[in-house]
Amino acid sequence: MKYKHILNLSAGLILFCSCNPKNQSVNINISPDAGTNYKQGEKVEVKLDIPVDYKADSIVYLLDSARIDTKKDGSPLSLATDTYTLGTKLITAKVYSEGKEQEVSTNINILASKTPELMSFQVEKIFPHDTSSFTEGLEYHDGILYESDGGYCKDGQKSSLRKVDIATGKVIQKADNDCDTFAEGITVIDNKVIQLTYHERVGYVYDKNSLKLLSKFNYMQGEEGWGLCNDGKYLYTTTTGTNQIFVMDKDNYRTVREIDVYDDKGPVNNLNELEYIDGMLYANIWEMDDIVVIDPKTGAVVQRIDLSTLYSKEQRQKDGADVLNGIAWDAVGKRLFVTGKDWPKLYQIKIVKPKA
Ligand SMILES: [Ca+2]
Repeated sequence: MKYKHILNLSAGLILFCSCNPKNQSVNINISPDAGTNYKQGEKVEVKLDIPVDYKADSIVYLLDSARIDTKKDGSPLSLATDTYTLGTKLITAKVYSEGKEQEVSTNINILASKTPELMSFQVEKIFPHDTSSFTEGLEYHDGILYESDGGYCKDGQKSSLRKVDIATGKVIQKADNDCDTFAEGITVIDNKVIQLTYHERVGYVYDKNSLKLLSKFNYMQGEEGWGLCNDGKYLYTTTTGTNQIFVMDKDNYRTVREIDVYDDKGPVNNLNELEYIDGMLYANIWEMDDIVVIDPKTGAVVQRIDLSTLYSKEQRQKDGADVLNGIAWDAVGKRLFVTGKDWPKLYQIKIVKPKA
């Protein structure tokens, strides 16, 4: 019986080899097509189109680099995407036959499951803001507004980290950056203020009370330093007009993970100044009057706030440079502040549903 089985197997091999000589791969197609969009929660059916005369011994499926399933044949593989983070996922099938491996792959985009809720705002209070401050970072702690002002000396400006009296808009304390440094996002954590720079790839660490420079560090997240905030444990940073948010260790500034930000239509790019509020990330969209609210667990934009009537474009002076850029949250008083680059006002606003 055993002998017969071996004979049958040999016959099968001979038959197989006559169609597909060893070391020659066959044409295997995988679907869905590369770049197909799915909303988070939708089922994805992965299918292999294998020539009828090709006998696969096993097929191993990987999602990015993690093995997710093994099959004995090319029957469809169903993926539940409920728990997937958003963004591009690589699907690979490793097809094994007679000890040989052949690999085919495709990629899909997981988008947010819902359209972001469109929100409006109400102005609760208006404060003066220094029109010479090209706001690149903004936070509020213990009654003080912390602001990062970006600019190069060669352009007649100078970067600085400021403590500002919110009532008057006056600078209480200031630490100037080097002339050839363009200051970007800031965040206050562990009695320190951390400040990023635009192209210089250097982060500054200041003592929160004295604004004395404690140390500098190099960071590699993205091409340019843009926004920065923290949740008490991790730092979050944006870069160079992308939809990426890097989550960084607060002590060694290494990347812990990346968040790819999407709504239900596609990637949401140009994420700029950041603020962490009640478990969500708030981000200015560069050159737009919108703030998006992002779920950091998935990267989904859950709300979009239209601030276009706050400080209208007709009132602005600087040909598009003076954009909305600055979100600060008073966690104790539950007050939300927004401003922009060189804006004359800082606004305390409340996010509300738009009037019907
Ligand atoms: Ca901020």
